[in-house]
Amino acid sequence: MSTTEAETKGSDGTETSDPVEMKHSFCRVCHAACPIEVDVTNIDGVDTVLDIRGVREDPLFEGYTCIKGRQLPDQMHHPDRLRTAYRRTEAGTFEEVASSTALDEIAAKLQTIIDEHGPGAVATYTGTGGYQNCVALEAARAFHKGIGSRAIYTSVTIDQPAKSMVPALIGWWEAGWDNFRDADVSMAVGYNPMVSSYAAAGGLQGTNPFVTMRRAKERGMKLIVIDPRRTELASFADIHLQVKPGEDPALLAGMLNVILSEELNDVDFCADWIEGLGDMAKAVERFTPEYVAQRCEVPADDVVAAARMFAAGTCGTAGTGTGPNMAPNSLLTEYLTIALNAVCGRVNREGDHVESGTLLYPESPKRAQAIPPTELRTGPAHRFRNLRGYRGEMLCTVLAEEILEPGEGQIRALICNGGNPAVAFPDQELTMRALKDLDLLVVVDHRMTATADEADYVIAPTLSLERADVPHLMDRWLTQPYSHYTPAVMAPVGDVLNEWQVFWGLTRRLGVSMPLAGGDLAELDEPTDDDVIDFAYARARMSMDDYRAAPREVHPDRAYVVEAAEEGCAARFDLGSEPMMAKLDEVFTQRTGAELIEGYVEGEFPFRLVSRRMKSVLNSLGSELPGLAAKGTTNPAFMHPEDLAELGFESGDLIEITSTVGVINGVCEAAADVKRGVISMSHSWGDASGEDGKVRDIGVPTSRLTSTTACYDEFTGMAVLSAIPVKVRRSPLVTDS
Ligand SMILES: Nc1nc2c(c(=O)[nH]1)N[C@H]1C(S)=C(S)[C@@H](COP(=O)(O)OP(=O)(O)OC[C@H]3O[C@@H](n4cnc5c(=O)[nH]c(N)nc54)[C@H](O)[C@@H]3O)O[C@H]1N2
Ligand SMILES: Nc1nc2c(c(=O)[nH]1)N[C@H]1C(S)=C(S)[C@@H](COP(=O)(O)OP(=O)(O)OC[C@H]3O[C@@H](n4cnc5c(=O)[nH]c(N)nc54)[C@H](O)[C@@H]3O)O[C@H]1N2
Ligand code: SF4
Ligand SMILES: [Mo]
Repeated sequence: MSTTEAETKGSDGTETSDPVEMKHSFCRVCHAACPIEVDVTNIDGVDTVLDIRGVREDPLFEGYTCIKGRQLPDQMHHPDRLRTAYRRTEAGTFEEVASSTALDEIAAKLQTIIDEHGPGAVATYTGTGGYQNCVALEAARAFHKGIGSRAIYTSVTIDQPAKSMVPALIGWWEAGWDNFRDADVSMAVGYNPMVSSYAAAGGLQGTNPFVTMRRAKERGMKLIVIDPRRTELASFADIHLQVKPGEDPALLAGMLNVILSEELNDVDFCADWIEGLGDMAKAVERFTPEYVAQRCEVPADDVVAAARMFAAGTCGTAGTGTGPNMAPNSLLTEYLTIALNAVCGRVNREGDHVESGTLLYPESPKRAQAIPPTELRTGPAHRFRNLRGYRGEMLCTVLAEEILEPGEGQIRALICNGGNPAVAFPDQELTMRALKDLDLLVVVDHRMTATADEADYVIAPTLSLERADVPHLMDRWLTQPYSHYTPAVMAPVGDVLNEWQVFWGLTRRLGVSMPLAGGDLAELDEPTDDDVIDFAYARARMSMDDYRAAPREVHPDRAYVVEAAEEGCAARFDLGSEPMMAKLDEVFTQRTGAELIEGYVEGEFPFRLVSRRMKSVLNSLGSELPGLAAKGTTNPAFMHPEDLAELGFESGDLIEITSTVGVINGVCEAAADVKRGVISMSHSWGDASGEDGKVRDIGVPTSRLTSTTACYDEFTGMAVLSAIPVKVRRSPLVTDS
């Protein structure tokens, strides 16, 4: 921490007599946790952030920040930021209420619901905002244990749930996949870390992504990108396969076919660690380069070249992102991607150093051996579509039905913790009916969102710079074991609560426990953020004391060194999983993945609408900040200029987009990087009115084009949120602006 007496002027020109202190922290607008220097001063007794900057000397991030992070001063001090709790009145308006009173009343209502319907009627949903606080989800889970409810929902089950499910089908590698830092080849299937900072296992992660990619290319790494858009990542690609959305399974099966038929796989590794290779080879035989070319709209030669390029590498993985995980057949896509890595032996071997240190997670064995597939369908049952929860979570795609359907198991209360289901969940109309049907909806958010509008209580949270934290998501993805604890760097103003305080406050009032790894938080009378971090991360492989003492430090000595396999280890990857082989058969008989969608009629829906991230927003967050709104106030429907010309549209025209289940109006924009026949549009914009009169000012939620039941994965329950078959015409709508 340093104090610059001379610096008495903030970036906005504010005169202040107090010194400006530079404090270290990290950004928590998204999961990437970029280290920042924060200039804070005190104006009239209020801690005020004047400016933030990246930390140049940081060993991993090297000064990187993005436009969203640089708006932190505005976010912290935004005039519309909620600073107290609100309660819905009989008249339907909101009135201010002390957070302690709100918690008293919420606890009383929860008790009534539990008495009447049982604890399973109380659900929580932790969204992207909750994930930015290292203790928010832990606190929610502990609350569930305390009251005895399994109704835990998080955005994971509408993000890339296939990733959680696929090890059960194909198995896993205990020592993890190849490191990106050593990769001589990398294949990205539908992700774009230059914009999203997202990391697929073994792929480029969003830490300083442009520089990291440039260096990887300099050391000779080959990059294959499979994406219907020529993304910022694809601009670095040696081969870019501009796949038809939703056809990734055919493409990946075709690549496996080339690799296995030309015997380019790692034969020794396959002999030692893979079962079912013959089944897989047989199942993919039909996916010839010509078949794939025709179906996926990519050149046959490129398919062969990409397969050979991937197999020719010695180190480096294939990984998927949200695009293909939201398209039809998402679990199969994930299965085939892992299969590609497995047949090429892209795993950490004995003696290798694992790049991520997972310092915040418990010590776990890292032997050079497979973990076998496990039984499917072991989680608690949903009441619908034979779906089940998994890995300790229930499915967001079933939550609305669980709220609306009377009977045992019906959900009556929902605590929404940094999420915005009203615009993010599939089938907006169904979601809204469910939110309105609840006996109790509590929303913890610093903004009045479309979801908060429906709440009985809104609780105002502390924001990032006001709380102590550790980067619990990046900890798994960084290319070095790296620690970065931050204390709160400013005091909050108003009656605001850290997410853990909401759950702690409720468990204390309900007289139940709140068990975290380090003990029962409900037994502490006045816990601090740091107490809660200590409790939540009590089993971390680096003690929290050591972790706190080493901000922004790399710990090469803490790297896991892969050990030899257990003698006689019989575990194998399963490349012949029955349900996946059956899915491959099914895919082969389809003309397009869209056939899986109820109501799809060949020829009627010539376009595919795909999801994308935009640099200036994080899902529904961002456009309320002037610096980000300046980048655009709508989520444009990006289309290839020739498609626009053929349809007689010009950039800025309003178009009507119709899927099998819904209609939205969007503002079209020419973008030569989008494949022909594709509309690329980001999600979670607009409101829940179901009307688009304000589309130019607030955007439109693409969730109105989606359904939880028209096409869903039978294991993960995932709905189709990308590669949505649609048709377009000029919009008949007259907008407000
Ligand atoms: N069609 C389509 N649908 C999609 C997707 C898609 O690509 N296409 N993507 C899906 C994915 S991957 C996701 S993750 C979901 C997103 O679903 P959600 O996570 O439910 O949506 P967000 O808009 O990110 O909501 C986060 C909320 O947290 C609040 N917030 C921010 N910081 C804090 C904080 O510190 N504390 C608290 N309490 N709140 C905070 C924000 O104001 C915001 O309202 O949407 C999914 N839906
Ligand atoms: N700036 C910014 N960063 C974000 C977010 C944000 O909203 N804004 N959201 C955060 C969240 S919640 C998440 S989960 C991550 C997601 O991180 P990513 O998965 O990297 O998300 P996207 O950038 O949308 O990349 C998805 C890509 O998939 C492509 N795609 C779409 N459909 C298909 C398909 O059928 N097949 C193939 N092969 N590709 C397809 C799209 O063109 C797009 O380029 O990003 C996080 N980071
Ligand atoms: S990528 Fe941007 S929003 Fe995400 S942590 Fe870094 S600066 Fe913040
Ligand atoms: Mo996400």
